[in-house]
Parts: sequence; C-alpha cells; structure tokens
Amino acid sequence: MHRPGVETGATRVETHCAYCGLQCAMTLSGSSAADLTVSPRRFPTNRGGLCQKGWTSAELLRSPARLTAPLVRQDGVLREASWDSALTVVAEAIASTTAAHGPDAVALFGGGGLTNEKAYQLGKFARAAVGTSQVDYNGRWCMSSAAAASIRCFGIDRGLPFPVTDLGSAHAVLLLGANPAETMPPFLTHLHRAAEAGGLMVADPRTTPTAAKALDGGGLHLQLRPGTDLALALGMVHIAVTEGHADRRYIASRTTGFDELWTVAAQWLPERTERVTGVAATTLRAAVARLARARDTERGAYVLSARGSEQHASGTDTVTACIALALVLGLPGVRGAGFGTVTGQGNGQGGREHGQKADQLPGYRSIADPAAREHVANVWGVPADSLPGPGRSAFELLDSLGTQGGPRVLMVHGSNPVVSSPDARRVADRLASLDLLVVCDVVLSETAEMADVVLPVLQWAEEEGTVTNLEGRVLRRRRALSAPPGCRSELEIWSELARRIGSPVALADDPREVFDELRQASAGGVADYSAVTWDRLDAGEALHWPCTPERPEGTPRLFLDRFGTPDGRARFVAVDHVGPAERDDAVFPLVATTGRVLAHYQSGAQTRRVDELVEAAGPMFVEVHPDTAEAVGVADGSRAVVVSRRGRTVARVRAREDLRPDTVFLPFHWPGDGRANSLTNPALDPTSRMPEFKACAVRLEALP
Ligand SMILES: Nc1nc2c(c(=O)[nH]1)N[C@H]1C(S)=C(S)[C@@H](COP(=O)(O)OP(=O)(O)OC[C@H]3O[C@@H](n4cnc5c(=O)[nH]c(N)nc54)[C@H](O)[C@@H]3O)O[C@H]1N2
Ligand SMILES: Nc1nc2c(c(=O)[nH]1)N[C@H]1C(S)=C(S)[C@@H](COP(=O)(O)OP(=O)(O)OC[C@H]3O[C@@H](n4cnc5c(=O)[nH]c(N)nc54)[C@H](O)[C@@H]3O)O[C@H]1N2
Ligand code: SF4
Ligand SMILES: [Mo]
Repeated sequence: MHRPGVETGATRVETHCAYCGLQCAMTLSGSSAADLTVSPRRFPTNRGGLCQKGWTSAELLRSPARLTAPLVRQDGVLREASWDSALTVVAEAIASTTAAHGPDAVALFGGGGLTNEKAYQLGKFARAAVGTSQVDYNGRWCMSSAAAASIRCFGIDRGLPFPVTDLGSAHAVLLLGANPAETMPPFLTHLHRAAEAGGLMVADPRTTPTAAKALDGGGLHLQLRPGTDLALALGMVHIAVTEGHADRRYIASRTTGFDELWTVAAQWLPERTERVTGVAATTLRAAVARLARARDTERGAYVLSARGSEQHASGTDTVTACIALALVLGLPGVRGAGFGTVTGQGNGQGGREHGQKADQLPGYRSIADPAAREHVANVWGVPADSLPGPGRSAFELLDSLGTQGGPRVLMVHGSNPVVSSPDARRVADRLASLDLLVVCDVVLSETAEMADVVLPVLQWAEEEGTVTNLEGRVLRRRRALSAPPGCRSELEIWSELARRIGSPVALADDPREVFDELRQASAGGVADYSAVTWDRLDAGEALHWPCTPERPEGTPRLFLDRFGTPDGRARFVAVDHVGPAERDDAVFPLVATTGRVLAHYQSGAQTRRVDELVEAAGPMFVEVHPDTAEAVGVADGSRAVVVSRRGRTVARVRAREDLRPDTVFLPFHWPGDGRANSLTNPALDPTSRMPEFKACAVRLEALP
C-alpha cells in the first residue's frame, strides 16, 4: 500500500487532538501527510501541553498500515475491491435482510470518537434510512453509568458541569477511579494547586502516578479494594454527617431525599467501611475533613469520578453515592466547587447526545418520549410513528448477533469490540456468526480482520467537523490534508447507502450541512446546540451547551441557580453497596481490574501502529504484588497466565510492592493471547447497562 497524503496547500491548521476527551489544542503544519508536524497550542484545557499520544498523532496519517481501498471477502480472504462493488454488497445485504427479516435484522455500532456530525448521522441512518432500532455504541462501556447517575441526581448529564479550568484554584480534589497522569496528562495542570495544598486525594487500588502525585504533595491515597467505591462514598457521607461537615443549609435549600439516603448511610460506620473497602477509618476521616476545610476556608473543593468507580455492574449506584457525598458537603452547583465525571473519548460528550445510543434521539432526547419523536421526525421529514423504539444496549446487542431474532448484518463505525468488549471471546464468536459484518475504519483493526466488507474512511485531520469536549464545549476539528485516494468520509458512505437502499429520506454528506441539521434537531432538547454555529466556533468563541437563541453565550457553568430536575433540586437517592457481581473464591482468589497506560489508546488499533508508542509501552503486562507472585511461583519479568471463568490472558509480570495483594491489574490495549477482555465479566448495570470491566475473579499461574 502506498503512503497516503495529498497536498492541500494548507500549511498551518488549528485543530484538536485525535484521541481523548480533553481535546488538547494543536497546530498542524506542513503540506502533506509525509511532512505534517504537530505542535501544541495554548488553550484553556491543555494550557499548551500535549501527551505523547498527541505529539505522535500525525504518525497514523502517514502510516503504511493505513487502509486505502475497500476490502471484500472472497473465498474467505479479504481482497481489494472498487467502492462501487463494496457498496453494492453492503446495500444489497441491507435491502435483502430487511425484506426477509425486518429492519431490526440490521444493526449499527458506533463510537464516542466520531465527530458530532457522524454520531448524529449514524443515528439518523439507522432510524430513518434503515428503520432499525438496533443501534448502540462504545460509550455504553465508557460514560453510561456516569450519565445515568447524573441524570438521576441532577436531571442533566454533562460530564463536567463547569469549565475544567475552575479546578485550577481548588485546594481539595477527590478523584475516584481516575488516573489522569496517564489518561489525560495535561489535565494535571489543573490539579497542581490542590496537590501543593496537600488536597489531592486519589481513590485507586493501585499506586498510580496520579496517586503518587497526591502523596508527594502531602495528600491522600485511598487504596480501596476494587468494586468498593459505593461503600467508600457512603462511609464518607456518614463521617461528614456525624463529624459536623455536612452543609445543612445547602441540603435543606437545594436537595431532596436526604432522609432516605441517611437510612442507608447511617449504617456505614467508619469501621465497617474500613473493613469492606480496606481504607483506614483515619484516612476516610482525613479525606472528608480536607474537603470540608477547602470548602470553608480556602477556595474550591471538588469530587470527580472516572472509569475506576464507574465500570461496575453497580456503576450507576456507585456514582449516585459519589454524588451524595458531594451533595452532603454542599459542592454541586456552587461557584468554585462541584462534582463531575471525567469524559474519556475524544467526543465522548457529544457522542452521547446526538442519537447513536439505543434509547436516544438527538438533543439528548429519549426515544420513548412522544414529543421528542415528533420533533425529530419533523426535522427528518418522516412520520413520527415510522421511527423505531429503543433497541438493545451495546453488550446485549453484540451478544444477540446471529442468534434467533438477533441482527444478521452489522455495521461498525469507530470501535474495535474484538479487543475492547467484555468477555471478548464470546463477542468474537457472535461476530463470526453474522451474515455480513461491515467495518468502517482507518486501519485493519482486529474487528476489521473479521469483516466481510471493510470500508476505508477519513480520519481526524482529513475532514471537517465538530466535537464536544469533557466540559461540554463545542470545538472545531479542521482538515489539514485532503482525503487520501481510495478513502471516503462516513457521511458520504451513509448518504450513498441511503440512496441505494431506497431510503425515504436523503442524507447530507457535507459536515457543515449536517451540523446545521443537528442544531435544529437538538433545539429544545437537553443538549441544545441551536445557537452554536461554525462561524462562531471559527471565530474562537467558547460555547458550552446549552447554547440557545435565548442564551446565545452558552452555559459554561450549569446548576448555579437550579439543577435540571423538575423541582430544580438535586436528588439524594438511597443506594447501598453490593460489591462486584463475581466474588473471588478458592479457585479464583484474586480480583482483576483493568485500565490504561499512558502510551496506548483504547483497543490500541491506532497506537499499536505508532512505533514510538509501541516502544514506550512495552509488551502486555500484569501488575502483581510480590507476595502474590511468590505464592504462585511467578517471577518478576516472567510471563504468566491470568485465568478467569471466561478465558485466559498471557502477560509479563510486573511485581509492585505498592499494589494491593488481593488485586492484579491488566491494561486492555492488546489483542490475541494478551487480550485482557478474554477475562472480563459482562455482568451489566441494571440502569446503564455498563459491563463490569473493573472487577472479575481470577487466578494467576506460571506459564507452563
Ligand atoms: N493513555 C490513555 N488515555 C486515555 C485512554 C486510553 O485508552 N489511553 N482512553 C480515554 C478514555 S475513552 C477514557 S474512558 C479515559 C479513562 O480514564 P481513567 O478513568 O483515568 O482510566 P482507567 O485506567 O480506565 O481507570 C482509572 C483508574 O481506576 C482504577 N481502578 C480500577 N478498579 C477500580 C475500582 O474499583 N475503584 C476505583 N476507585 N478505582 C479503580 C485503575 O487502577 C486506574 O488507575 O481515558 C481516556 N484517556
Ligand atoms: N477491560 C477493559 N475494557 C474496556 C475498558 C476498560 O477500562 N477495561 N474501557 C472501555 C472504554 S471506556 C472504552 S471508551 C472502550 C473503547 O474501545 P473501542 O470502542 O474499541 O475504541 P477504540 O480502540 O478507540 O476504537 C476505535 C476504532 O475506530 C477507528 N477510528 C478512528 N477514527 C475513526 C472514524 O472517524 N471513523 C471510523 N469508522 N473509525 C475510526 C480506530 O482506528 C479504531 O479501530 O473500551 C472499553 N473496554
Ligand atoms: S491528553 Fe488526550 S487530547 Fe491531550 S494530547 Fe493526550 S490524548 Fe490528545
Ligand atoms: Mo472510554
């Protein structure tokens, strides 16, 4: 394959990073992919910083691994094909499958890395062009528990309901299951003040670089057992109330439901909390007191959660309890204080607003709400009753593929579930049972390797679009390179497929036109973009949704006057600790938790193709306490096997004194025998349908 990249004549383009939700600002300089360079740009979220992934983000634009022609499976082998013949295969499969089995036999799977325009168009293609209810996306595995709890307690889900720069003046920040030192390094600039004030506190079973930073500054590391954040939060609520740190005036004037919550939290005495979580009662007391001191006498106290506390079968209740802790202390909706969840993917916020989620329509509307259906159907020019109802959630969707009554054709856009889904072996089996698997990607991901049709699409620096960052601010992604020959934008693909399957509506393929339609579709919804225009974004305006004709300046800070609930008050919800769905026992005596390393992104489909990152990360590993390693006879640096009830993973042992002896940690960035998701438990949260990525029972064995 040749090296893509065609001159556009453009020499300097201001855009944002290809990867995570911090969306660091960067300038791309050069006239072709071959000589394109990345430099950081001053911007509030990254303050001129980039992490190693950002610095090397241009590599994938010129990688020989880049797909440059459609591939169609013939006689079991993927072979290059023309666009016309590849699209014919897809269109005919959609048309014949819908005719024979109904529209729900065709499914779509999206991603939180897609631009707002693509996320919106994916949902419209599914509902209006194909007519299927079977659409969901990888954000279900990412933000869904945070989202469900925020909606439950605040009435609105915007990850950070305040600009990230507000954290900069905070003297105390409690991070629950977040490791930004590796997952968003420039985010740390906003935590320096808290760290220096001894107020950075990190709840994590591992001593991460983030926890180490907290300890260096005299802050706290709450080294809890995986899956016990809910107990931790309730125990801290208990301490806040019994030790005089609760904000009674705030509770009375801005919340409801405290008494119900207290019937549960009253049971979580510090000593019981210590027994369940493994965090000393003195540490719990110190953490609550530190938050209260920052609130009362300094500036700023914040509680933030991320995937460590959220990716559990009780993730929604866990975040609900974390919010209860923030509410007891009187933090949310107050200037210089707050609660937030740290959104992960590049467009993890926008990706969950515009309708690629199984139960959702654009504007963060519910697909079950008749008024919402009426509004969106009007914008689309279809009858409201033609829109399907809610579909299956991500894991349930993948698990139903090829089964009786399940979808037989799947299109994947912006995800690599063969590596990233829970119980991935089972998911790969389901993918293999499809009549037709279509994968749109920029590289031959592990999921693309299984596909019947692979369509090579454009990536971040080759197309125009918008994304919404972790603080709900809409940003412009700009094109620095023209499309490599052979690749097409997904907007074009959906537009053309819609035409070929005889869709009742035409789909635009110009991103700006799609964005204008998205604005109309979002108007009046929770995530209202109606007054956000490309011209305003291009002029550099900082626009956080909701941004409406009545409120054209946007809303950097939500909840200052009222929460998004009908009565304007935040809700305490009585939730109780249950612990991980799978308990350790004599056969599987350890808890495995999973997460990220600095140099790799997600399933690694992109970053495993960047030499500098591959070298920095090294091979797949498992962190183990030295006592645990010794007990099973595996040496530091040797290869070992981690076994769960679902599968096994081979990894190099990294002995770590500072890890809990009952816990092992595996990153999930590698495929094959190093795939962490061969182990994970697809137990789903009853509300968010989030799988339990962060706790499963395993044993460790020496590699025979
Ligand atoms: N380098 C890098 N950066 C990324 C990404 C990436 O893949 N690589 N992905 C992006 C995305 S999509 C996301 S969602 C974010 C995720 O960002 P984070 O949430 O910061 O990342 P994780 O590593 O998944 O989990 C954070 C921490 O949770 C801890 N943890 C595990 N189990 C538990 C538990 O039960 N309780 C608590 N309190 N902690 C626990 C882990 O040890 C880990 O250190 O990162 C974004 N940024
Ligand atoms: N064990 C374990 N598993 C996890 C997690 C965990 O903590 N532990 N975290 C979960 C979380 S939070 C997340 S977000 C998921 C993420 O996991 P995935 O959903 O697999 O996400 P990515 O690896 O980012 O996959 C994105 C794919 O889309 C391609 N791509 C990039 N841009 C585009 C585009 O514009 N269009 C198209 N069509 N393709 C594009 C990339 O090349 C890549 O193949 O993993 C989840 N899985
Ligand atoms: S922190 Fe996230 S947005 Fe910033 S450079 Fe790194 S990957 Fe890109
Ligand atoms: Mo994520």
